[in-house]
Amino acid sequence: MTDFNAIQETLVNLDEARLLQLVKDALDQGTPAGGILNKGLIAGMDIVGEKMENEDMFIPEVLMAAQAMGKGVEILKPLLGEDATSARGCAVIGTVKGDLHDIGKNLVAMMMESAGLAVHNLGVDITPEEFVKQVKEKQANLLCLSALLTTTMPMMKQTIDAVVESGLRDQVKIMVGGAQVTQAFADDIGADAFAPDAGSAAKKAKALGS
Ligand code: B1M
Repeated sequence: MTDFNAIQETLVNLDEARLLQLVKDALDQGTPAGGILNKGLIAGMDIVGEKMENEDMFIPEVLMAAQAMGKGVEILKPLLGEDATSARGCAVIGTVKGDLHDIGKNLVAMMMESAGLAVHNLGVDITPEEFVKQVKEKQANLLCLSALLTTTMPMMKQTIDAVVESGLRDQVKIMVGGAQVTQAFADDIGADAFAPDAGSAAKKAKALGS
């Protein structure tokens, strides 16, 4: 049986080599990739978050944990998604201006790709103007905004306002998400959808984007 605690602890202890080995071992034992992601890597990153909050871990260490987690996700990636069929819509995704968190956003992008959407991942710290430009250029029918900080969540509203001002709002559905984002917040700022995690984001994207 897979010891998810060991995966969490190894991530928190920043032992990347051992972490990647434990992820591979878990797969070899037949543990589903989704379980390794949620009960191992994401649960471990939550502990990192708590330690960061309590000042038991600092930014360079958190970055190392984030990098190790990213490598773990790369191993799981081919096994996480649903089968891609035909393109089921075109999505532009990015983390809003002022926010540099990208692990969750990348997971969402990956799951959406696996669900058959064409995904343009713009990266982090994206201005409202750039989102509008990319939606126009890519003729996207879905705009996905991620924010992890309470201080950058208002930038989601500013981005939606910019889409409205550009005249593109009728052509594009907007989904928002990120650790502090809630359905109530999404409703408040005029988003079409909110998803709490990458799996449900991909399902909602499929429904909205096709
Ligand atoms: Co940051 N950070 N961080 N950080 N960091 C948090 C978010 C924090 C909760 C930690 C804490 O204090 N407990 C806290 C925010 C508090 C708040 O605003 N209420 C925080 C802070 C304060 C900060 C800084 C301000 C710290 C400082 O400098 N003093 C700073 C800000 C930098 C900036 O962005 N301008 C900062 C910096 C960093 C690092 C650069 C060191 C690093 C990011 C590295 C990277 O992303 N490449 C980092 C990290 C790693 C974290 C924690 C520990 C982990 C985030 C993560 O990757 N989680 C985080 C604590 C935590 O969340 N537990 C924290 C794993 C990931 C899979 O989950 O991103 O939630 P998540 O994504 C989920 C869902 O939210 C959802 O699906 C994903 C997968 O299921 N989702 C969507 C995400 N986007 C979605 C979009 C959707 C739908 C669903 O639709 C479009």
